Amino acid sequence: MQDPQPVTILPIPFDWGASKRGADSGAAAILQSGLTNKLQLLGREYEIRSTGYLPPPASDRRTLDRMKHWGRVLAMSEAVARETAIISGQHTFPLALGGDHSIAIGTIAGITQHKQRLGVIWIDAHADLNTPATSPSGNIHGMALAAGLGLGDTRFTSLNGKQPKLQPQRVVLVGVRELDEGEKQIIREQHITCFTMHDIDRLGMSRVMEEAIGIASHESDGVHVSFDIDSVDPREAPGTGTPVRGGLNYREAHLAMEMLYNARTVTSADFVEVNPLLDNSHLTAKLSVELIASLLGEQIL
Ligand code: B3U
Ligand code: MN
Ligand code: MN
Repeated sequence: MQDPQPVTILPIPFDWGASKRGADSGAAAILQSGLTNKLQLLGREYEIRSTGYLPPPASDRRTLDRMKHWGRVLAMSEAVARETAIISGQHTFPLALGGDHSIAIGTIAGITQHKQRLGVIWIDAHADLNTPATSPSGNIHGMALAAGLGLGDTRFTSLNGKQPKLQPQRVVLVGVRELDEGEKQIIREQHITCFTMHDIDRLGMSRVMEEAIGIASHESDGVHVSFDIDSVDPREAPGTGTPVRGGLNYREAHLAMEMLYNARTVTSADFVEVNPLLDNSHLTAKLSVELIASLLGEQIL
């Protein structure tokens, strides 16, 4: 394999998994904030690919209170899964740019076509472990990780065939500070490792990431990092649909990315929930570029 591995950027302009509009411009904002220039400076070859998914026709009325806009989310997920499966088969590094977090349903479905023992590090203020039965909002971005674990509606859990796609012992949550009751139950029942902000306060980010990397990569054939920008404190990352106070500070977020790079175990990533409509200064998109750079090897010295 070529070193450093080439990156395939997959912009996914989609926001029907969330209640607020605007995350569909997140990928464009990240690209406009200098991502490809950064990749060049890091000596990374890159390619930008399209999923081929087209904006949904206004006539798509497939929606339910418990699973809002499921028709659109499903059409997008199928396109994303198809394209990510192709990219991971070509041995380049898939970098999916959301979009809201529902895009991860497709990336995980695509990547696990090749990697059946994929570890996942889900960095997020939320756990995204709701199902249509437990979700208080009906928003599918809050169900994305559950779908990977085979929980929820079969149209989503069985994308690309098999389910479940992930094994709970290789799934780690980091940065969590807002959970619904049904999600707490799933975390307990499935024995999912969850490092909350409380754990980060007590143990420090360094120890948390060491453990997270160990758990996600144990007997795995790769590690997928799904980074929701709302994991970072809203003071640092204001441009996101569901900000929650008390998040990762700037250095904690970078340290996590730097440690992931140093461990050389990450094989794919999502960066999601950047909403430029909520951030005139583009601080959030710029931060995303910096964090992606740290994940791909930018170092202070
Ligand atoms: N857990 C809540 C809130 C939420 C999840 N993800 C985001 N917000 N961004 C839900 O709607 O499932
Ligand atoms: Mn999320
Ligand atoms: Mn979130």
